[in-house]
Amino acid sequence: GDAGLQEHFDERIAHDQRIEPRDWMPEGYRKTLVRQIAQHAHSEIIGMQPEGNWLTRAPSLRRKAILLAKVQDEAGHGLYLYSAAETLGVDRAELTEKLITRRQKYSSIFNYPTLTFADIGVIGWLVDGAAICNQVPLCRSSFGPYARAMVRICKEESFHQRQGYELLMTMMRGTDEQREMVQDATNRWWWPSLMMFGPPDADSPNTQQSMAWRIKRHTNDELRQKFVDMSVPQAEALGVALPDPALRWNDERGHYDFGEPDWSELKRVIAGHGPCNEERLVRRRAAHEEGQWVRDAAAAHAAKHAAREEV
Ligand code: FAQ
Repeated sequence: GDAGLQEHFDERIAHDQRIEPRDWMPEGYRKTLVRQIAQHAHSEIIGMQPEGNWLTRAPSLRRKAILLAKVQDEAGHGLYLYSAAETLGVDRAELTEKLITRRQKYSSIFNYPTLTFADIGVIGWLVDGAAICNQVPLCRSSFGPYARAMVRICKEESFHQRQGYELLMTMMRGTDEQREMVQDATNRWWWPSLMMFGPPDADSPNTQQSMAWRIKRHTNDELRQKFVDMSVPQAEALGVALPDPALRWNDERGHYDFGEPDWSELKRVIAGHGPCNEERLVRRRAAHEEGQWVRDAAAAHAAKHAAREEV
């Protein structure tokens, strides 16, 4: 019965064994995974927009080719993640429908505008840096398909981060105006990057259960601290200041102390009232509608093939 199945499931989790799609799992575990993986997939797809905004205005052919490759990687990440979600019995079309009707979320970070080409570098450095911090532990997530998707995604994210950092290094070797652009972009993206890790642990309704199920391996605050510790020396090497007067090394803790992000801003952005929420969803909805003929053609082709095989 269910009690025996639950016991078997708990034992697998306790022994750090992977749960696979055909294994029995508690309904709450399945729901949490669908929620997190779908949000993650939506983030990758919506995340193509802020950077895609600069594809036609990249300053050189080389920068354009790099940016195009990065944005295409993000589409790929979205697709692996939708596939991982589908192993849990949901359908990609249904998840997309929920995204464009605001019934599912995507990361707050993609609701901020990209104002200059320095933003492209800073997104690679800080946003992909935060994504790596958050996602490397997810390679050990208890659900097999999610963990395996994360391995490849993390490798590609590492390349993305390096390209952003290299772009910023180049700008920092340039003119005063370029250095100012990098500093301005850093000022605008630093706090939203810290918010990517989610609300503080005391205010995070899902963390405790997700940790017990080993879907999450660290709490939001643990990962945020790790990101700050990692970013400070990178900012120093680059020669930019991080916009936080409270940032200083704490010898006792062996970590950097840092200021409190504006949690009311995170709540506002998650609730749909960030600077670009409306624009992102309108664009996503339009792309979905404009792609209808492709889906129809693919379905007609598949139906024709299936009919031919029956004969
Ligand atoms: N934005 O109880 P918790 C990328 C929601 S990286 C929006 O702490 P949980 C790469 C949360 O869903 C970005 N919503 O939740 C890239 C929950 O709402 P719900 C994507 C947020 O799940 C780079 C509620 O608040 N990465 O795409 C945010 O335990 C460059 C309470 O929060 C991932 O999705 C937020 N920042 O922890 C692409 C990583 N924070 O669902 C393109 C996987 C929280 O109950 C360009 N996800 N919420 O209605 C995770 O690790 C977790 O889901 C967290 C949140 C840590 C995000």
